[in-house]
Amino acid sequence: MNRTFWKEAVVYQIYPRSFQDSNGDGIGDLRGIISRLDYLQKLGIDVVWLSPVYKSPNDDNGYDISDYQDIMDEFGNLQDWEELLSGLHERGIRLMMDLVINHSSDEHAWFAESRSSKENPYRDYYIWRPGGPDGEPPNNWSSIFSGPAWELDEATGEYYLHLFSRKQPDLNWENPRLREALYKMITFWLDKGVDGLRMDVINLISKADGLPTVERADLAPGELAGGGEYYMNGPRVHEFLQEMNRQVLSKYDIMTVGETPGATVEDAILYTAEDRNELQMVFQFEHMDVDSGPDGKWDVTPWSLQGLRAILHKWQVGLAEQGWNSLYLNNHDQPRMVSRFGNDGAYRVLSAKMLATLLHTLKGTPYIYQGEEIGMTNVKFPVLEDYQDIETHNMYREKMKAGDVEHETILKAIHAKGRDNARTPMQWSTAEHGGFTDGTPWLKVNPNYTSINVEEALADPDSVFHYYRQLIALRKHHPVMVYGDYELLLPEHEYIYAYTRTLEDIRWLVLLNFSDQPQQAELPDELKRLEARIIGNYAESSVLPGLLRPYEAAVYKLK
Ligand code: TEU
Ligand code: CA
Repeated sequence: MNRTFWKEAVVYQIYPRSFQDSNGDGIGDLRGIISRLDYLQKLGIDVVWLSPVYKSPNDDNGYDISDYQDIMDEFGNLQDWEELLSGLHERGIRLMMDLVINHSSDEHAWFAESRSSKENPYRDYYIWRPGGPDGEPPNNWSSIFSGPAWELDEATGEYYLHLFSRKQPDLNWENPRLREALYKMITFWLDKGVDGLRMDVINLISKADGLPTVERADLAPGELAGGGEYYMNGPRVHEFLQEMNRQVLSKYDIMTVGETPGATVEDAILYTAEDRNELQMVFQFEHMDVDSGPDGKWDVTPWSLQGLRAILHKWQVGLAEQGWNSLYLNNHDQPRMVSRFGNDGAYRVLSAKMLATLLHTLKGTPYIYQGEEIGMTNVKFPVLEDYQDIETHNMYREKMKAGDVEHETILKAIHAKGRDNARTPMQWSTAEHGGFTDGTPWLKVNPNYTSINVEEALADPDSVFHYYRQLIALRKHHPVMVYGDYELLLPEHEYIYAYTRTLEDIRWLVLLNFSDQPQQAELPDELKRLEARIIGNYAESSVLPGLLRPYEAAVYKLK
């Protein structure tokens, strides 16, 4: 079995704006992260995925880059970054940087050149098109951040494409000079010792020829339509990734993960099968829409374990022989998993540990999002002004303009699915603002920091934090957690997710109760011969095999 660090690793995602402020401006920064490296080492994680820290006007909190080779002023400077890198390496922790190369900021020097004239040599670094006969946009695609995906630029009277905000113009990957410039930038960071790359919406970089208009009988004239079928997993995406791998990635011993909204298992095999020489793994999104209705993420609908398990099972089986899964329920774009898939009330600690057991015992690389390891929850700010996220505000404006939905209904959807749920500052202690800053935080701290914080977690041997530490430590000593074959049990059970992991003669049984009621798992005799409990979120093993207490997680070694 060829062992690989990126399969054995546990990754910890830091959203720098909300992790730790060191200079009292209310914004997290690199020196703040440096001050918390011992905490990360104590947790035992192997890789830090650092969300973007490059120069940015922060229209989308750093996912709009204006200089790929310098550090955002609010976060510090390149010297701070070098100190962070060596601080991580001294502790045996690798650094994965976040590459945002589907689009740049409109304040990037390239875009300033590109928009200045149609003859400018940088014109084709971006995607420009003339408007239609009546001056309408080149097609009916909508931005993922609401509104049209095209912005008219007065200077040259043409439109530029932006799948995200109007301050995030899409880069033109059809242009080999642009690709070369990006590969040069990636080499700059890899030559500095970066150990991994997370590639933002990397499966959107190849758009269909002609940027076709979405034709649908039900569309009214001028009505916007997504357009994802013309830019997700597009015609040249694999060619581009294989070129990037050949020219850059293959020259370094690094970990790569692509963020691929809309990718299927079949797509993921093409992105991650080892003989494809593209990426090592991808973030798929299917399970992140298990509570989205027909109108998308803000159309919040109840989810079921059957629905969640069916997706996770499909990906476990689909990538069993080729490719590799990334395992996550949280990141800076998603609500907090204990509120969304667990129970952030009476069963917060138990359900946070149960969900952690799921993520660390399925087959794939587990990703921990900052605060997940202490069971941080969603927040419910009372007024829209408390929210900061551009996605939230654009959606709110668009829905209020449409006039067919009430303010309270939208606010409820924001409470459930808004990205700021994940971006409230890290809760370190009971000090004001949770110890995140001694200034005014850029986004309010969740008021429950007084009871949910790192200080109390470190002091409580039964905390979510110490349970994560145990899970991460187990992974280092039990190859079955990394390489063991996955096999589903109880496929129809309404509340229990059960499976085994088998490696040679080692067989583990995982039982997870997703409900606040006791549940009985009817197991075949061969699975009742329990040798030992490896880990569990109740102090004592269950007295009756198969009887699971509320939100119980238990992992057994079988005889
Ligand atoms: O996210 C891609 C993406 O699709 C997100 O818009 C996400 O699906 C959505 O916000 C869920 O509500 C990446 C980054 O992770 C995100 O932070 C950026 O806003 C986006 O790309 C643009 O760079
Ligand atoms: Ca700061």
